[in-house]
Amino acid sequence: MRIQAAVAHRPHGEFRIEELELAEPGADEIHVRLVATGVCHTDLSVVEQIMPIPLPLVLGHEGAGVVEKVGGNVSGIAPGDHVVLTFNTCGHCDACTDDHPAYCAQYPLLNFAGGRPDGTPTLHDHAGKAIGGAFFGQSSFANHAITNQRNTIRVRRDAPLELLGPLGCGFSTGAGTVLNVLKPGPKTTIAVFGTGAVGMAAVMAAKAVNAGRIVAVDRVASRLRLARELGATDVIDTSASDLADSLQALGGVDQAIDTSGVPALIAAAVGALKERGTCVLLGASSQQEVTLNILPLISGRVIRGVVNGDCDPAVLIPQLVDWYMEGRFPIDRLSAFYPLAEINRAVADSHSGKTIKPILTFG
Ligand code: CXF
Ligand code: ZN
Repeated sequence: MRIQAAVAHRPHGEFRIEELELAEPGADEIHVRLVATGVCHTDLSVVEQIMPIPLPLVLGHEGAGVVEKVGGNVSGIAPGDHVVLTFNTCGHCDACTDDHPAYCAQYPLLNFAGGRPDGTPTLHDHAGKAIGGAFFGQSSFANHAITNQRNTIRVRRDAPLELLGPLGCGFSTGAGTVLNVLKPGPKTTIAVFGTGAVGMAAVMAAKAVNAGRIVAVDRVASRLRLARELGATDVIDTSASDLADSLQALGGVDQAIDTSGVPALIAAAVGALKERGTCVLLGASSQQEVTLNILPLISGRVIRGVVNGDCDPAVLIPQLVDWYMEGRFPIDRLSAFYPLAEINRAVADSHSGKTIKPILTFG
C-alpha cells in the first residue's frame, strides 16, 4: 500500500517526506497503522552515520499504533489492538531463551539490516527502487509499518496511545536499567549522568522503587529543576560547580548510570563509585575511548554496559504503562508532539535540548 514516510537520504541531511510503497505483511508479520512515534538519539546517530547503516532509510523505532492486519503465523495479537513497537529479537538464541532478549544473537540482522532477515525489502519508492526499512523491525517514521510478533507489544486501551511509543526504547532503557539491573534500595545512592529521556526515566524509576538518594547530573539548570520534580533528591549542575568535588561531597555513590557517552563524565562517574559500586554505560558519543585508573576498580567496582534496559519488553512496557496511568511514571512531562511533516523541527529541538522527547504524530 501507499504510505507516507520520512526518508533519510544523505548523511547529516534533513528528512524528506515521501510517498512509498509498503509490502504486504508476511506470515510472521503484522501491519500496524502508526498513531505516533518517538524520536530517539539512535535515529539521529544513523543520520550522522555514527551508526553506519546504509541510506536511504526510513528510521523510527519508538512506534505506537493500531494493528490493521496480522499474518497467518501470528498469535495473541489481533486487528484493532493498541500496540507499542520495540526492538526485534529471534526468541530462540541463548540470550532470548535466558530471558535477556536485549542481547539477542540476531539483534543486528533483525534491527539494522535495512530489510527483512531474508534480505527482501519492505519499502519501495515510486520508481520501484528498494528503500531501507525494517529499522528495529518497524521503520516507524511512517504512517504504516510492518512489524513482527516479538517487537509488537499489546497495551491497555485506556492509555493515551500517542504518548506510549518511547516506552519501546528510551524510557524502557532508563527504567529497565534501574529495575532489572541496578535494583537500588532505600540505602542506595544512585547518580544519573545526563537528564535526557533515558536519564529522566532512570530518575523516575529510581523514585518509584524508593531508592535512598537520587542524584541527577547535567549542565542545564531547567532540566535539573524538572529532574527534582520527577524524583531527584540532589542535583549537580556541572556548568556551575565542580563535578568531582560535588560527588565527593555526597560521600560517593553506590550506583551510577551514564547516558551521555562523554568520556570525562564516565571517568567522573567511575571515580565517584564506592567500593563494590557499579557504573552502567548506556550512551555513546563520537568519542569512544576513556582512560581509567585500574587500582580503584580492583576494590570490587564494576563497569558494565546495558542494552534496552536488559528488559523483556512484553513485561516492562505494560508495567510502565500501568505506572504512567497511576501517576508513578509521568512521561507526559518529558514529551512534545510534532506532526510528521515537522520532523526536521523535532530533530532540531532534540539536538538543541529544547525538547527532551519529541513525538511525531500522524494525523
Ligand atoms: C540501541 C542503541 C545502540 C545499540 C542497540 C540499542 N538502543 C536504542 O536506541
Ligand atoms: Zn532508541
